[in-house]
Amino acid sequence: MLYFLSEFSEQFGALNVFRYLTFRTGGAVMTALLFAFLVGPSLIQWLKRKQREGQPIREDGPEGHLLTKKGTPTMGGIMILLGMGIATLLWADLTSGYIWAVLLVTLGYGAIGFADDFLKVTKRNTKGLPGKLKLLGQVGFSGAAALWIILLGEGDQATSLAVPFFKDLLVDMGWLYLPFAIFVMTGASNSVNLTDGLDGLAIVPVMIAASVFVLISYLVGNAVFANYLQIHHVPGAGELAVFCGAVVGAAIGFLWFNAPPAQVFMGDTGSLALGGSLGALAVVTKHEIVLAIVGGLFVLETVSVIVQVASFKLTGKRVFRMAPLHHHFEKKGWAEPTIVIRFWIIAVILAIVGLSTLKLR
Ligand code: 57M
Repeated sequence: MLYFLSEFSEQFGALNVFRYLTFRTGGAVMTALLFAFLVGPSLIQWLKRKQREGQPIREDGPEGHLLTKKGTPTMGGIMILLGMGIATLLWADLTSGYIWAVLLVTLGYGAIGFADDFLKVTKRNTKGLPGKLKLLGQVGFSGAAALWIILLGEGDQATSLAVPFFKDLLVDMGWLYLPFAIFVMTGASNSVNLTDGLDGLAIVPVMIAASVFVLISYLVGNAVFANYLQIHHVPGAGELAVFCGAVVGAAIGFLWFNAPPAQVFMGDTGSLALGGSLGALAVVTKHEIVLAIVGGLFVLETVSVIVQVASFKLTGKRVFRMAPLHHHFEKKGWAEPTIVIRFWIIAVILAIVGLSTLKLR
C-alpha cells in the first residue's frame, strides 16, 4: 500500500524511497516484528482463557511432554499470520500477482490449520481434521495458486524446472508442472508441520529459509543480477522479497514467545501456512530444488517418518526410537534445547549450501 506513495516522488523527493525493495523489505520485517511484540502477550492470554487446558498432548508421546507441555496454548500462528499479512499489505506493491498467489496459499493453508487446531482444542483430542480433508484443501489452494503462477510466468519457463548448478538446464515439464508445484507446496507445508514438535524447532529454520528467499527473490527478480549470476530471471518476483521480510519479522517475534519453555505453540495454523508459503516462494522463483536443500531439515524429519512407518509396516521393526527424528533424540535422553539448537545449526549449514547454488554454476 505504501508503495503508491512513490508516485508522488516528483513533488516530494523523499517519497522515492518507497520505490526501493530493500527499504520496503526492511519495513516489512520491522512491522511484523513489532506487531508480534505488541499483540503477542494479550493474544497468548486470550488463547489461554479460551483454551483453558491448552494444546491436547498425545498420550503416546515422549513422557516429558505430558508434564512440561500441559496447559500451553496453541494457535499462536494467528500472531504470525496477522503480522505477516499486515506487513505485506502495508509494504508490498499490491498490483503484484505473485504477492496475491503466495498470500492465497499462506492464508488458505492457515485457515485449514486453524480448523484443525480448533477441532483439537474444542474436542480435547489430537485428531483434528481428517487427514484426507486437510490434504484436499491444500491441493485446492495450491492448485489455484500454481495455475495463477504459471499464467503469470513467461513462455516455457513458466512450466519448467530449473536445476541448481546447471545454469542452462531448464526441464520443461509442460502441464506436469502443475501437479509438481502442488506437490512442492503441500510437501513443504506438511514437512514443517511434522517438524514443529519441540519449542522453537520449526520457527527458526522457517526464518532461515525465508531469509534465504529474501535474497533469492530479489536476485531472481532483478534482470541485471540474474544475468550476472546466470540464474533464471522471473520478472516481478522481486516483490516477494517484501513478503519474505514479513515472514522473517513475524518469525522472530513469534520465537520470543516460543523460546523454551514455550508460552505458546504456533499450531497447524502457523506450521501449515508457513510451510505452504515457502513452497509457493520456491515455485515462483523457480528454486524448488534449492528449497529442498535450504529446508533440508524439514525433508530429514519427513523422511524419518516415511522410513519409520514403512519399516514398521513391512518388518514390524522401528528404525528410530520414535519419529519424527527429534523424538528419536528425545528418547535417547537428549535435552530438548540441545536437540533444538543442534537442529538449528543443521538448518544454518543447509542454508549456506543452498545459497552456494547461486554462485556455483
Ligand atoms: C505435528 N505436532 C506435535 C503444536 C504445534 C505419522 C506421525 C509422524 C505424525 C506425527 C504428528 O502427529 N505430527 C503432528 C506435530 C505437537 O505440536 C502441535 O502441533 C503443531 C504443529 N503441527 O504447533 O500445536 C506436540 O509437539 C510439542 N511441541 C512443543 N513445542 C512446540 O513449539 O513441545 C510443539 C510445538 C505438542 C507439544 O507436545 O503437543 C506432535 O508431536 O504431535 N506424529 C508424531 O509426531 C508422533 N510420532 C509417532 O507417532 N511416531 C510413530 C510412527 C507412527 C511414526 C513411531 O515412531 O513409532 C509423536 N508426537 C507426539 N506424540 N507428540 C509421538 C506421539
